[in-house]
Amino acid sequence: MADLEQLSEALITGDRNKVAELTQAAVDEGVAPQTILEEGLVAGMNVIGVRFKNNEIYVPEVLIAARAMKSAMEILEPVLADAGVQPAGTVVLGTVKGDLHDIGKNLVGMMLTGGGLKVIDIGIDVASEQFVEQTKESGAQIVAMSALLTTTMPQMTEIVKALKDSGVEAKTIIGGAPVTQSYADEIGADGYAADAATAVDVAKELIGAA
Ligand code: B1M
Repeated sequence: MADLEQLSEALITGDRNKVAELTQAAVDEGVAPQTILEEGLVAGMNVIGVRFKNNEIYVPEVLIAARAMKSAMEILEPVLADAGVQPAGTVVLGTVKGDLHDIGKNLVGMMLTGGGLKVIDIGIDVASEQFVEQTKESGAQIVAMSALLTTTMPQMTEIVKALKDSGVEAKTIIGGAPVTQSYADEIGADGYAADAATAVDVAKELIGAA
């Protein structure tokens, strides 16, 4: 019998091979892909998120767990698509124009994926026009922006404004070391998250999937 608890454990410890093996075994046994995702993988990533928030684990452990999650998703994604399972929502994610830092942004993307959201990562140094275009094209419900420099934070204002001006109805979330809740309030962003795990909670709350 597929052991989803064991799958969660393997994910938490970042055992990529075991995660792939247990995911494949569960698929072969006919366990519903959404059950594998939620009770095995997302459950494991939730534990990672809580431990990361509590400073019980650090960036390397999160990256290792996320890599294990990726190996499972490669198996599960086609099965989910065949079963017609939709993600809880779609997020367009990028680091703002002028800013090349992507480690935090990548962590946010991995945690969002781990939380059952579809992530369209549009990279680093992304101008407001690209955020608008990708959001329109994908129909994403969330636009997530990362900035690590005080000099690039104002780009977030531009993007929030450009999205509003274009009539796109997506909610915006901002984050990154120099970004604060009061800055989010000031520029009219819908949400702020101090870390990658919180970004998942905020995204889900904003689209009513919490
Ligand atoms: Co740069 N850098 N850097 N850097 N760099 C900082 C940010 C800096 C604080 C270092 C310092 O001076 N003490 C400083 C910024 C000062 C400021 O503006 N206040 C700085 C500077 C000045 C620069 C350059 C200008 C240096 C130069 O060339 N003179 C230059 C700028 C280049 C550019 O972007 N145009 C530069 C370049 C670089 C490297 C390329 C060498 C490299 C980036 C490599 C890469 O990302 N691929 C780099 C690095 C590594 C850093 C530090 C050391 C580490 C950043 C990091 O990855 N942290 C950083 C100093 C530091 O933070 N200690 C520094 C780990 C990561 C997990 O954390 O990204 O904060 P972080 O993400 C967190 C949260 O912030 C949050 O979640 C993550 C984890 O939970 N989060 C979000 C992030 N995005 C989010 C989005 C959300 C929600 C949460 O919602 C959408």
